[in-house]
Amino acid sequence: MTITITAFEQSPDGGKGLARDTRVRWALEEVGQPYEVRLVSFRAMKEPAHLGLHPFGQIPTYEEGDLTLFETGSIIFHLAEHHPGLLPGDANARARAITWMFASLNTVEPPILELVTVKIVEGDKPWSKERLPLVLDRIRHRLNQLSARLGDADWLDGAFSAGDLMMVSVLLRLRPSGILDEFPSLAAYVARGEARPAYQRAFAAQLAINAQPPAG
Ligand code: GTB
Repeated sequence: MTITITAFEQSPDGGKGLARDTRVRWALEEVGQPYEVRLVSFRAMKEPAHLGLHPFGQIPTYEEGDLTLFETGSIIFHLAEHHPGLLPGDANARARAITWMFASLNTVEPPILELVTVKIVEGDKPWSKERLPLVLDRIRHRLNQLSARLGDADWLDGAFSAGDLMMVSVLLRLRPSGILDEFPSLAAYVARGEARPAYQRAFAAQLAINAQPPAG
């Protein structure tokens, strides 16, 4: 059955792979599932056809036969449940990998998203300069905890899993800020994720659509 995902017609990041279709592409590549991509404009995302797929008018969405999903956590969990490669067979190890998926989305990603909010969405507010250090502190606190848990392991819990795919994807959003470099073990962890052939294929596929044309 054909899998179709949606992605930005032109990602605002110009091909850095930070939009959330990249993590879904990565999961699809890890489990070896071919997929098609329907590109949507910001305007089309808020129109009834897309809202029928995604109630919040966002990308990515996932269509497979009569199944439609939104939310990257749900999409990647679905892929991991139905194809080998992203979740361990042992029941307890599987539950721990799923825990890391939730931890990425519920505990690590929120303060990282606050950085985007304070710098971009609220960047023109008089209080945003005062708020920035608080947001940075919260991120550093989480990264300290995460790097303590990772220690010198390659992945969060044994073999690479959907938990690592999600955590690396979440951490990548920090790359433009430089904060990741303050945590060498996490920077190396992210680099290990990026070095995976499946990530490379996913990154190249989004870059082919989003690369900025050369200036001039
Ligand atoms: N919780 C949802 C999920 O995980 O699927 C969040 C989905 C989401 O935030 N989608 C964003 C979107 O559709 C794109 S990824 N935004 C349009 C809108 O809400 O109107 C977020 C994103 C956007 C841009 C960059 N960038 O330019 O670097 C990075 C990430």
